[in-house]
Amino acid sequence: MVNDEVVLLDFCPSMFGMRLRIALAEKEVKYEFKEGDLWKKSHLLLEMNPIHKKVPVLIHNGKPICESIIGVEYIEEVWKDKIPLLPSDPYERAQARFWADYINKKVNL
Ligand SMILES: N[C@@H](CCC(=O)N[C@@H](CS)C(=O)NCC(=O)O)C(=O)O
Repeated sequence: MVNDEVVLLDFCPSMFGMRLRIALAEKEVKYEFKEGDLWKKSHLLLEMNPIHKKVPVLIHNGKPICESIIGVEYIEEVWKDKIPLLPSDPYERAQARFWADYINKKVNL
């Protein structure tokens, strides 16, 4: 979508943020990167993610989408005319989801 304003509130080494950066790159979505400070949380972060107060937060036309997997699913749905993020084969999709879920459960930052 041409006039979309997309902002990624992120912390550079974040593997969760990397999910969104890869998804946005695959979909060729231009976005503004705003670096968050994990130790001194910005007003913007607290406003955009008041529940978890964590990055990454995808901000699309002023509206926040929190949690990296939810953000990836959102990107897939909004930019569905671009290359799909998941394989077309249901079994391969299940495998991709398994590893995403594995990281969610094993990594606790
Ligand atoms: N489940 C979250 C995890 C996000 C997360 O753990 N973010 C870390 C940076 S990689 C964070 O903001 N930590 C700050 C804190 O825990 O206060 C997601 O998938 O987006």
